[in-house]
Amino acid sequence: MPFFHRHPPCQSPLQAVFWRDVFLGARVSARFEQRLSAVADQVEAALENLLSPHVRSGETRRPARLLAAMRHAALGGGKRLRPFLVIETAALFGVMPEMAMRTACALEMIHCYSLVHDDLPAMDDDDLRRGLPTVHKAYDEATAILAGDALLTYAFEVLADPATHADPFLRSELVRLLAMASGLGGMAGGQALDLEAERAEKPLTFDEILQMQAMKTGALLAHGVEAGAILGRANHLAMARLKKFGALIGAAFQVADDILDAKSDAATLGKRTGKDAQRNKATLISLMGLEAAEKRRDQLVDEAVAELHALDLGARTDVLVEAARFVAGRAS
Ligand code: GRG
Repeated sequence: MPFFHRHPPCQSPLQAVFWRDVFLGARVSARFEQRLSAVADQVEAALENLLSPHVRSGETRRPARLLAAMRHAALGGGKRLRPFLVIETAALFGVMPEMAMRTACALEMIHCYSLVHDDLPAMDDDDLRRGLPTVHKAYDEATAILAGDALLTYAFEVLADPATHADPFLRSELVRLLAMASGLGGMAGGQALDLEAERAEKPLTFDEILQMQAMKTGALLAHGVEAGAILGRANHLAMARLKKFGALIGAAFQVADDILDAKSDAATLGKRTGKDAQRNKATLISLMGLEAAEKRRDQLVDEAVAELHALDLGARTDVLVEAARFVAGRAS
C-alpha cells in the first residue's frame, strides 16, 4: 500500500495530499517515500527551532515582520531534497541524522532564500510558490529582499557555529564549499547567465545551457551530497565519486524541472508553469525536443547510479539510488 494511504497520525490531511502529489509517477519504493517525508518532518522541526522568535545569545532582537517573512519562506513546504541528500550521504558513513541536521538546514535556508529572490518582480515575478503566495506578495518587496538576505547570512552563521561540528577545519570547509555552490561561480552566477540569456539576441548553445543549469540549480543539489561526504569524512576516492553523483543528479533534476514546466500544471506544481515556452527560453527541450530530453534525464540517472554502485558500499547506497530516481520522476 503506498505510503500516503497510511501516513502517520502526526501528518495532516493536507500534508498527506502534498506527499501523494510529490510521489505521483516516481519509480520509488514505499520505504523511500516514508524516509523522505520523515526527514522532511525532522528538517521542519529543526528549522522551526532555528527560526523561533526567541532571541539568541549575541542578538538584541528578532524583528517580527522580517522573521515572519523568513518563516513564510522556509517553513511548511518543500520536499527538502537538499537536506535529504546531506543527511543520507552522511549516513553512508555512519553519521546520525541529528549530527548532519544543522548542515542540512543551512543548505535548505540558502535554497529558500534563492526561491524568495527568484520570485521577486525584478527576476521571475511570480505570485505562487509551494502553493502559497510568494513572500513579496504575502509581505512586500523590501521585506522579501531582506528575508532572502537574512536566510542567506543565517545559513553561514549556523554552519560556522561549533554546535554544527566540533572540528573547526571541517566547519570552515562546509562554509567555503557552500559559499562556492551558492555564489559567483555557482547558483548566483548561474542565475545571472540565465537572465543574460533571456535578454540576448542569440539563444544559448547546448553546452552553454548545460553550464548555466549546472551552476544555477545543479551546484546546490551537488553540494548536498558533498556536504554529507565531508561530514562523513569520506576518503578521496569516495568523495570524487559522490561529487560526480551529485553533479549528475543536479543535471537530471534540472532536465526534469524543464520537463515538468512543459508538461505539468500550476495546481500540481504549486507554482506557475509553461514559463520557459512563454519566454521563448532556450532549454534542453527547445533544443532537443521532449522525448530526447526525457531520454537524457534517464541517462543521467543511470550514470549517477553507476557512480554509487562503484563505491562498493552494498545496500547502504540504496536510499541514494532511489533519490536519483525520485529526482527524475518527481511530480512536483
Ligand atoms: C536568486 C541567486 C538567485 C538564484 C535563483 C534556484 C534559483 C536560482 C531559481 C529558482 C528557479 C527555479 C524554479 C528553478 C528550477 C529548479 C528549482 C530550484 C526548483 C525548486 O526546487 P525544489 O523542486 O523545490 O527542490 P521545493 O519547493 O521542493 O524545495
